[in-house]
Amino acid sequence: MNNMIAPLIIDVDPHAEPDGLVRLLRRRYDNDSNAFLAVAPGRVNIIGEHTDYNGFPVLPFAIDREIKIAFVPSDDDTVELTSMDDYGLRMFQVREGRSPYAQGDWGNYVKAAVRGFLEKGIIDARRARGFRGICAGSIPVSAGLSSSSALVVAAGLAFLAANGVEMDSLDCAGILARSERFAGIEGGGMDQAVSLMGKQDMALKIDFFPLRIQHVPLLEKHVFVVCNSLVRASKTASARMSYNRRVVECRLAALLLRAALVGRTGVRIDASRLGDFNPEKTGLSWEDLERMADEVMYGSPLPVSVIANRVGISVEDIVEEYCALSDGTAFVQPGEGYEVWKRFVHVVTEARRVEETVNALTRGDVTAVGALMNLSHESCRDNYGISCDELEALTGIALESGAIGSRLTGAGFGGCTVNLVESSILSSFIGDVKTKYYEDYLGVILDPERRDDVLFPCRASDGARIYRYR
Ligand code: NG1
Repeated sequence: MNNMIAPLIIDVDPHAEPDGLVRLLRRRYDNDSNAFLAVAPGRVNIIGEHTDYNGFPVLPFAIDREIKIAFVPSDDDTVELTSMDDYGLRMFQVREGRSPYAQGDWGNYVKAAVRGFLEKGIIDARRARGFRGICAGSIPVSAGLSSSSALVVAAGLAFLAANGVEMDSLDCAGILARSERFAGIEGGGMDQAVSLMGKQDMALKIDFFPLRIQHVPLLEKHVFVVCNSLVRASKTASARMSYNRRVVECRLAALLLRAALVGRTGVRIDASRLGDFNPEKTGLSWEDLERMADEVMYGSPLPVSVIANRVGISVEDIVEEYCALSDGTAFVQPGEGYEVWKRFVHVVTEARRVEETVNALTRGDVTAVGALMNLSHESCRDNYGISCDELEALTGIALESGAIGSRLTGAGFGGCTVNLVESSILSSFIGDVKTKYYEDYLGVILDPERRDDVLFPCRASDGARIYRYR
């Protein structure tokens, strides 16, 4: 996997009918040669929620829904992109485009991609070329299916191609993951990696620090069905806070654990994430670490003053080092303190469930995969606090309707569930969920045209690529 190159450029047969977006681009820009189409898929995560930024693995696959950007390289450093989904036009100069648009603006994902390559010195701002184009998407937005990362990846690949630059896909995924934080969420690297490196019919076990990919075959005769709760998991200020709070809580849990380890065993390790406390490094089993965590996190939620006391560092230093966000601000302590213990329990048990799910998928053990998904959902709800009434109703109805496993997918706080369903009952499953959740519980009649955006089986698909039309 390490020698995959981004962008993957595929030359389209000049006699083949171009994609509709490319035809539109050619009409707009009066262009009849050298047009490109960047395609980046969204993803569904089977299991491994909120483990990525903790340095533990995830198990998503790229889905057959994507963001497309049809573009031509600019003669100068202008990036100009018009959304065909009614989000308007965004235009900026690469050299001057570092200050963001308003929080939540879609143009920030385009700027984030550009900024990532400039800051890493992959593309030199003084000589950079931009691109002009149009974009459209088929990934439901604010649904936990990574439409934002797909936009970052598509824009990033367009920028690389406009500048004739190729690079290792793993490095590219790392850069885009870091740069997406510019849009306000302290996310991990799952979404960009799977959008870039997805593979048809395969899930990806992704490990972090350093980024590594392992293909895992999906189950025969079964499908993963996505059901949208229709609660928008949008990246509003409060959703960003809820996500970032959990990132900070995990950093603090790691800090407490490191201090406990030194105090108890004298072992001093370089560990800033929960995933760093593996038995090889610490010399302790996970059970021992859990006992140690239970003691040092006693009384959780904990105010930062108590944490400071337990680890022997000043409150100011903790705030500066552990509560810092990528935009330069510091996370403001919640009134009740930080919920370190429950977050720790979720992250370490979820990491184990990912490993067990990989094994269960490999041996084709459908029942075990479903049971692990259900346990993951319970932990997301009880320990990580990222479920909501609608997601509870939807997972309950899915299980009643024959799903073998059902859980929220993505950041949570709304968005979609992922459901493991035997292919032979797919249509009755979809019919039952449509009636029981959408009609009876939510009281909405799904427009038949829209139904496929709300309730749909997904195929594991290839990752991002660029088509060249000469
Ligand atoms: P979504 O659901 O796309 O907001 C977010 C993070 C992931 C991961 C999941 C939770 C971003 C771009 N994505 O995904 O890295 O942490 O939450 O597992 O921040």
